[in-house]
Amino acid sequence: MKKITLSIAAVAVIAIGIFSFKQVNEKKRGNAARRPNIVFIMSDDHAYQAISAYDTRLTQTPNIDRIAKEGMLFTNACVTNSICAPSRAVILTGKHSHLNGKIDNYFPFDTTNITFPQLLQKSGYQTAMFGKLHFGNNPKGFDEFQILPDQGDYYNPDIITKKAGKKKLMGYVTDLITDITLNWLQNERDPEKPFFLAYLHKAPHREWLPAERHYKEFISKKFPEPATLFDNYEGRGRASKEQEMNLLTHMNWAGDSKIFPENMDKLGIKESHAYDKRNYTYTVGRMNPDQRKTWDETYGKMNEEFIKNYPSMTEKDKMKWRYQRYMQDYLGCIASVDEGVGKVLDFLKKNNLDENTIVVYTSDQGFYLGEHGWFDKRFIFDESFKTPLLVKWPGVIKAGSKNSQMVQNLDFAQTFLEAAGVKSPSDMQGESLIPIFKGKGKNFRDAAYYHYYEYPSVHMVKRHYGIITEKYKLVHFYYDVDEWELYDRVNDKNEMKNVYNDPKYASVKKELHQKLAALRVKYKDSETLDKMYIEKYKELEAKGKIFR
Ligand code: SGN
Ligand code: CA
Repeated sequence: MKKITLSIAAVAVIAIGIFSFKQVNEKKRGNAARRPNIVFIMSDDHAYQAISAYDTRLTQTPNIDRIAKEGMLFTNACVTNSICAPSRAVILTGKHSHLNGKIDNYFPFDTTNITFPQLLQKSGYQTAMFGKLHFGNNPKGFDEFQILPDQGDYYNPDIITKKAGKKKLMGYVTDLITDITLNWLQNERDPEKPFFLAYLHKAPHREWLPAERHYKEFISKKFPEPATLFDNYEGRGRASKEQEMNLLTHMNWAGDSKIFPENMDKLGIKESHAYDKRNYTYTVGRMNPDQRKTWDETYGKMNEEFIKNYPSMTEKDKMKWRYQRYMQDYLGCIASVDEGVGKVLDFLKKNNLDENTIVVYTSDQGFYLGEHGWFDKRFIFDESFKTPLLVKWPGVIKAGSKNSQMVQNLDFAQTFLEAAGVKSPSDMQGESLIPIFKGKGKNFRDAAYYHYYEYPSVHMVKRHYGIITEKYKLVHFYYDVDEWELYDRVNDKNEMKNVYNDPKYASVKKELHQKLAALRVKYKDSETLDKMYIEKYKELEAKGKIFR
């Protein structure tokens, strides 16, 4: 009898054990199923002026716009350091450049940094990254990745894969990255787990080579000029005057404007930069004979016309011509990005994945599209400091909403970790955007901190740091010069006039100086670090590692 009682008791214990094990497991899975997927889409150098959800003057991006229609459009999203690899490091670590150490495109990324994908992966997320990273090392915390080496190529690019080493792909880079992404979603995604997917375009980075279907379409288009195309930088300091980002004087004729090298010789046009013809020969040299044939035909016609017109063109005509050429190729590149985004959004919808998925579209920074006569980025001024940001998350973000808070790329890590129910490391420096997503977070950030380092280097934008509030921008160019600039963001939207020495702004200036000093302390930046990074940069320069 005793034996029977014992075995009944044992069976009961085991049964309860199995039951609770199953319950815990199901709860785990239930939680996992409820945790949102995250699709992080980022392109390289995509200006908000070239997204129709922000501005319809230049082009149409119906698919990217869908994210804002179904979610939120951020009108004042900005970066902490407007340049490629540093921006990516800020995004992954949730820390400013001076703390994560990737201050410019040259310094190596310190792989002992903890990145949010590592934490997501540890918490049970499936993680994948496809496209441009630009770090010089492979990403940590990814179950799968396929990334372009360095800047990557537009046509028939090489790709570094986690599983099979380096491969050469045939086709157009934006379409290839989209296909790899769709293939992963279709065939490699683990339906048992939530996922984090980084879908990262190279386009529309310089030297702006669109897909065949788009250059044929865009090469005859005309675009409205920005009001400041012929800026002469009066009223501003040496940094604005001494940069090398001018469309007329610093853009390459072959590489950027696609004037064939032999035609440059014929017309007696000198290279703006020693790598001009070489870059062009290299990029089109990657094309296969069919791709090359269509390229030569289409751009050949443009070249013929240019040869006819060039002798009578004034400097002003040349500037206008270069702006049109620039926009044709830049916006042509964006057309493929937009199509790719559409395909990914369609896939999510068709596979019932869109309800529980956060979709983010952003760029690693903003970009000049002829404003102030410039291309490229780097400056604290709006076109490069601000970046596009569109986010949808059905059930959390109200469709068609707009937000004007100064959110930063610094905030992504903590946002994604909170969405996934993972605690953020205490040394991350951003703020989760989730209150904003939920329609709260009114006074999110009253001042943003910015610090750019890469100088002297290509485009010659001097080192500077500064504070940005809703109404003002105070900037210190501290190397090579020692100049302060103050801009009134409300009354001088194009940032044409430095009012630092205008007595009317004396009290504003004083207050901003104090606030900036406090921000430097808050974020643990300092003159000691500024000097240390200058010294380290000089060491790289001495080793011939800096590109001008
Ligand atoms: C290259 C480009 C520059 C660009 C940097 C950094 N020149 O050097 O125009 O500013 O990359 O860009 S190119 O003729 O080689 O294209 S970043 O996006 O990687 O920071
Ligand atoms: Ca970039």
